[in-house]
Amino acid sequence: MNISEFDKRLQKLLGSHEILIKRKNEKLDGGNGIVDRYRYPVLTGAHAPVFWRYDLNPETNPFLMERMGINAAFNAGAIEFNGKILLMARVEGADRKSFFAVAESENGIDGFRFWDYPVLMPETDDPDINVYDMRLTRHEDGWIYGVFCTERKDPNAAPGDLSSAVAQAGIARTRDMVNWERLPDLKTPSAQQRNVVLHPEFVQGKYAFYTRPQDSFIDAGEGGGIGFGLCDDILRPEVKTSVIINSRAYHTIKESKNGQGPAPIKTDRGWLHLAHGVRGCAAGLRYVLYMFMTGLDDVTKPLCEPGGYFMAPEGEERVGDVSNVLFTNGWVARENGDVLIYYASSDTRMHVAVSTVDKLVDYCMNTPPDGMRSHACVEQRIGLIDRNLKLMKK
Ligand code: M1P
Repeated sequence: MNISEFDKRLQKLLGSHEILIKRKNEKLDGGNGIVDRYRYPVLTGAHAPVFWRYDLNPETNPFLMERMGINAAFNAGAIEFNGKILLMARVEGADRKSFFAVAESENGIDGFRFWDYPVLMPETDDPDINVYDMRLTRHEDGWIYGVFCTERKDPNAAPGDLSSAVAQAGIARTRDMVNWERLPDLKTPSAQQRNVVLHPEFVQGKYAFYTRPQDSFIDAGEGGGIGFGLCDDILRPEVKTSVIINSRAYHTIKESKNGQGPAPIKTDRGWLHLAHGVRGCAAGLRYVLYMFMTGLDDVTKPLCEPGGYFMAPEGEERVGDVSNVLFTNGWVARENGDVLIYYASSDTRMHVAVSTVDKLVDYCMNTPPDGMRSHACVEQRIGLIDRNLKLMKK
């Protein structure tokens, strides 16, 4: 390739990247009244800067090849920081390693642009093989914490088993979203932990974590659902005991497993929680999003939980590296009452859905709980039909 061809190709790459970043998003019609979805994903692997992927020097890369591809950008934590919306994305290289990188937008709906450098997360003495799914918590102690999954090869894996892994919770903190101090990994009695989240306030004067005790890397086993436990010292973090605050249940959307999404939002009616539920079917695992609320006086006390999901994979969301998955670990409650829900589809890309605190509280408090049996669910629906037909005949 001569220099002018190289330049032409480079300008084309830079130009189409810029068009992608500057594409305006559009609210979609026909939502369920709980959230409004948007037409375009807010972040994808293609949003990664060209200079993360290509060697731009014609002498060392005469064919202008993509030397270090990016496979996907998904499962992002979220925070409002200095008036901007920041997503802490799980970026996955073509080499399958995930890492964290911040993308910034003025309005949280479009225009997300990655900062020039990804996060070089400090390691502990036992280096992580893979890190992913950071939940960001602005804690009342003044720090911003990132709690994420750290994965290492299972030391007890049988010879030749190159898949078994141990997942635990890594913890880091920052004040500026740039410089991260790594703390020791969270100790819990569980063999595996994913979906661990730091609660934003002290509880009984202690740090408090949502956990997801699990027996093996994929299966929950005896793990009963979303746990909650206290931690005396964040510099030597340990949750010795936890209680299950939101259980898995037979023949529900969270039969196989569930997990806390981002840190809950405090409202005057209680803590609003966003979570994912997983069930198995012939096509594999299906991940959907659901909500529940817990008490202001006691964050472990269940207040209400609508039956079923409020968001499930739709259209192109259904397909990706791990199809039929919606997953969330980031949302932002804005001062005007809006809630920006960031969710990933099929382990491939990030989307936004918009609601308000009032709508989400109404949804949680006034939607019937899961009837748990077909007969009871039909009774619930007949009640609704009766009330509606009376109204419509007036
Ligand atoms: O592939 C779907 C999701 O699987 C895991 O979630 P969970 O621990 O609840 O099964 C995580 O690896 C998550 O990153 C992924 O999106």
